[in-house]
Amino acid sequence: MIEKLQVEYGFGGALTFVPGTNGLLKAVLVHRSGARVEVYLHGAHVTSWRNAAGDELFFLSRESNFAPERPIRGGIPVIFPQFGGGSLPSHGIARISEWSVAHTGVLDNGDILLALQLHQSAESLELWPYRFSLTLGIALAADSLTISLDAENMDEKAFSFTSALHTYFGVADIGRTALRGLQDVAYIDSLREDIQEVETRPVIRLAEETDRIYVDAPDHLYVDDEGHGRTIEITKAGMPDVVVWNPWIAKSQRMPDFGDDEYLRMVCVETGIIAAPRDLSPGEYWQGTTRFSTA
Ligand code: TA6
Repeated sequence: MIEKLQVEYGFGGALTFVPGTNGLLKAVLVHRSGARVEVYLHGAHVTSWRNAAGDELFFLSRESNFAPERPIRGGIPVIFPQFGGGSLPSHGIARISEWSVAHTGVLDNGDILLALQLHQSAESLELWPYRFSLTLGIALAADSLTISLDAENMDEKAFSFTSALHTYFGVADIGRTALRGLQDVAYIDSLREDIQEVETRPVIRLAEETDRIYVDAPDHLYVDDEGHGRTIEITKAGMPDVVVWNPWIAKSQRMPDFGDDEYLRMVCVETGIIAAPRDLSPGEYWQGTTRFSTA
C-alpha cells in the first residue's frame, strides 16, 4: 500500500507516505525551507505543522487515540457534516473515516500540495443518507499552511451540513496567550444554554472553560503565543464562524484522550460554517479555506 502510494503520489523527500502511530498511514510533507506537515489518511487529519524556523504550531494530546473509528485529539480534526452533537457521532463522520489520496504536486515556488478525498460509504449512508464528495486540500509553504475543504452534493436530493476545521494550537502557556480580532462579534456561549452576547474585548485571554461560537467573524484573526514569542495569523474564506474552546481543568479530567494538565498548553480556534447550516442542492459545491501563517 505504502509503496504503491509512494510511486503514484510521492515526490522524493518532499512528500512521502510512512507508517504513523499504531501503524496508521500518514503523509509527510517537507518544504525546501524546512517547513513540515504530517497528515494521517485517517480523518485526513493534520497532526503536526512546523514552520521554516522549526516551531511546532499545533497541539497533539499525549493521550490521543490513533485507532479506526476514533478521532485523533489535536491538530486539525475535519468536521463534516455535523458540528457538535446530534444524530451523528460527535462532530460527524469525516474525522473518523479513512480518506484516499486524490492528487499531489510541488509548485515552482516550492509549495507542496496534497489533496485527500472522502465519499459516502455503505456505513456513512446508514448514518447520513446522502452521496457526497469531500476534498481536503493542503498547501505547505515556508511560513504558511493553507487548508481548503470542498464539499459537493453528489446526490439527487438536497442536504444541509455544518462543517469546521477544529484546529488545536499549541501554546507555551494558556495564561500567556491572547486572541485578537473578535471584538464586537456576536457569539453563542455553549456553556450558558447557548445565550447570545457580543464580544467586547479587543484582546481575549482565557482563564476558565471556554466554548463559544462567534458568528460571522472577521476573516483575519490572531493567536498571540506570548510564551513562545510568536503570533499565528488565521485568514479564512467561506467559513463565517469561529469557535474558541479550551476545556480547562474539570473537563480535561473527564476526557480520557486528553491529559489533565494539557489545557495549559493548547487553545482551539476553529473556523467553519456552524451557526447556520449550509444547504447544498444536487450538484452544488461549497468551499471553505483557512490559511495559517507565522510570517
Ligand atoms: O469545538 C468545541 C467543542 O464542540 C466542545 O464543545 C468540545 O466538545 C470539543 O468540541 C471537543 O469535542 P470532541 O467530540 O472532539 O471531544
